[in-house]
Amino acid sequence: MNQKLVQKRDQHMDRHIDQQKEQQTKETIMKEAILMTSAARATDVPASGLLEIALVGRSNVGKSSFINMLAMRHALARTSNTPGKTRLIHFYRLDPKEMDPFVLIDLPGYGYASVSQSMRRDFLKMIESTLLKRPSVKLVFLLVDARHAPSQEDLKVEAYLRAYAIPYRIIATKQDKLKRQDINKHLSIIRTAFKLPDISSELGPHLVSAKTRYGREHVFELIRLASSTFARGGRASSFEEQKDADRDQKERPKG
Ligand SMILES: Nc1nc2c(ncn2[C@@H]2O[C@H](COP(=O)(O)OP(=O)(O)OP(=O)(O)O)[C@@H](O)[C@H]2O)c(=O)[nH]1
Ligand SMILES: [Mg+2]
Repeated sequence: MNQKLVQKRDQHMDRHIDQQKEQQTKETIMKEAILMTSAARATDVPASGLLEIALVGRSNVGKSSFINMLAMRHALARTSNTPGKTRLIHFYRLDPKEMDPFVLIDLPGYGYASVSQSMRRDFLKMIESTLLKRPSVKLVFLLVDARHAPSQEDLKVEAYLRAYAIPYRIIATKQDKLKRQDINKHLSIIRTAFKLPDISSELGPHLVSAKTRYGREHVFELIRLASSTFARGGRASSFEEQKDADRDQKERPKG
């Protein structure tokens, strides 16, 4: 690799490491984290009145672990090595210090190989109807495994979110399983698959690890942004809005 490229890559990695160091020094403290309720259908549960964020992604991608990581609890959300376990929709209320409380909705994972075709369709339908019939969901975190290219189902869900202008952010999980020198390559595969506009876009991909808590503070930053918009009666920016914002940012004259 030529000298300039090496330098650029190292600078990028230094930023990642700085982010990690910073996170170790000032972690968001969780005052309270509870399982509010579980339900077969999201419409069975009344709107919480709080900012609601839905988590979607393949089975085993790490949705439940992600909740535990944010909550700083080991077993608030049930994790498992048997994919496809989470069948109900779980609602968690997180109440961090110096931040408005919010609700995380853990939706059943899709794409597990041994699940029948019709069940796979049911899962996707459940996710779609949840997002459409529950307007109190103001933001979606679409989780993908940082090591792999997004699946057909991931792309389907994302196309759906775009089509209905539902604001979403892509979260790339299991960062700890990537080699340092491979991180940029993997992020770029994900960005290209989803046709995300820019490396620095708020849409993501945002890298996290439930194991090391890498990226935890960054996720809280995303939630804070959504929370302040929510407090003003709005919701986070959708794909098109964020694309425009990214473009404006780029075109704005420097200095
Ligand atoms: N090394 C590592 N393992 C992780 C991470 N996140 C999740 N895992 C592991 O991946 C497996 C699946 O994690 P879950 O959190 O249960 O995944 P899920 O998306 O909730 O799965 P379903 O409930 O089946 O949809 C578990 O064995 C976790 O320990 C991570 O950041 N790093
Ligand atoms: Mg789960």
